[in-house]
Amino acid sequence: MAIYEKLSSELLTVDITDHIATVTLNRAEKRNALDENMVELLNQVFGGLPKSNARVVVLAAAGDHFSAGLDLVEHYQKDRDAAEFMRICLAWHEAFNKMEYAGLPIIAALKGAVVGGGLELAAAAHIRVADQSTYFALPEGQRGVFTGGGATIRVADLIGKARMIDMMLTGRIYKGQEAMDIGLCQYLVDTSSSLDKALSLAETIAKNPPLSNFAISSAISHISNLPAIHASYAEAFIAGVVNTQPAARELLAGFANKTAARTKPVD
Ligand code: 1HE
Repeated sequence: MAIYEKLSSELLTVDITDHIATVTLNRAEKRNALDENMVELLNQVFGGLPKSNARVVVLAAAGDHFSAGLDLVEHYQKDRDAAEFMRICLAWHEAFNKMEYAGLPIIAALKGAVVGGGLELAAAAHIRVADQSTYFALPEGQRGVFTGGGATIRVADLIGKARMIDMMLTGRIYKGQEAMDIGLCQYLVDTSSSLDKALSLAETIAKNPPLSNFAISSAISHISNLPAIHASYAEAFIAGVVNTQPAARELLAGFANKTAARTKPVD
């Protein structure tokens, strides 16, 4: 049985075709709210995929909404104490850190609600693609809760702390071009679906040498946490390894002998 078939489940399906893994949140009837089970499945899938033949991942969702965040009903019904919820948050961090740091590029195909923990999940991907239905919110203030899945790190990094604080205090919703302009997403599609765009980006990325993709999708996250003196050393070290790989020599030969595409806008 292929590794991705073992990772696939009813709630979180995994398919790998042509080195592109599509991971789909499949809890549309609950707006893909993240309960304990779903977070454990994310942990298993993103722990397992780097060992598969996938070169890039598209994170998609069934239904009209990407994710409504923390399963508020489960949280209410379990009536957790502080230590229990801290353990829940650590499980989210384990899963989302695997996404950000494992070296497998992840593109989130967003639609509808990308809310609370749903935005934390999207922020753990490397590229976010929105469509016209996509909206982003952090309604934690209105629900009487606080972010616990890394938003204070990743969402603040994307949009800055002042905007994040405003979103959490006031429930402000961002969508469309405004969401793009402040950095919540890197692509906004007009008529096509975010999934089609994400898959087309995945095709492009899958053609890069895997070592380059590995470095790009893990080293930048690691390096951005380092003081500049250590960051510049780490960057030099990684470039030493990546820029001398055999695959780079082939691509550089293409540039030197003028068969490779030039880097300029297409008319
Ligand atoms: C849920 C959840 C959920 C829906 N937990 N069950 N997140 C929020 O504050 C967002 C809460 N959800 C909503 O505001 C709305 O559901 C939506 C705008 C996303 C979609 O609205 P709608 O009208 O399409 O659906 P609905 O009727 O509200 O929900 C359909 C079902 O999904 C319903 O269950 P049912 O059994 O009654 O059919 C809802 O209960 C269920 N559902 N969202 C549980 N979030 C680590 S800390 C992170 C902190 C946070 O994430 S705070 C933000 C939480």
